[in-house]
Amino acid sequence: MAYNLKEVVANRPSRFTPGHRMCAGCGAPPIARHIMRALKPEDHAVVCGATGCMEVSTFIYPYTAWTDSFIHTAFECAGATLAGAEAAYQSMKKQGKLPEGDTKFIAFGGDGGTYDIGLQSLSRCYGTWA
Ligand SMILES: Cc1ncc(C[n+]2csc(CCOP(=O)(O)OP(=O)(O)O)c2C)c(N)n1
Ligand code: SF4
Repeated sequence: MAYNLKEVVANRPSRFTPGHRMCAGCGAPPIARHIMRALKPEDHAVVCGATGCMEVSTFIYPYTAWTDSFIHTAFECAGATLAGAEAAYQSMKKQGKLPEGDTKFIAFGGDGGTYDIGLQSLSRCYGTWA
């Protein structure tokens, strides 16, 4: 489905809220906000943050900028963390232990956590894309 920016900004609530501690002018928060707004309002999401700015600045316990579930994970393994969470979700769904509705699994990471130290984890992601 095409991403209609005007429609998304006008009609969908932000699921990444103000009050985070990212630097003023940083490009990452608007990107995260638009990605989260692209979800269907009725969908749930499990967000995973590889260690980095987005992780340490948006979920400083007990405060969070995310309205969805959020998993802190280590620098190099956001993809692996979410692959495990999704496997558990698929199993529980098959067993009828979850309510109706769709859950999306979304990893955020910097360049270091994604394709430097995190490349091994990213390269395993083909399993969940297939
Ligand atoms: C295994 C490991 N090595 C080093 C670190 C220290 N460390 C924390 S954040 C970070 C850099 C993160 O860079 P990037 O993934 O590009 O994210 P950014 O914060 O720049 O958005 C490093 C090296 C760590 N947390 N874990
Ligand atoms: S990536 Fe981190 S250090 Fe760089 S502008 Fe954004 S919040 Fe600040």
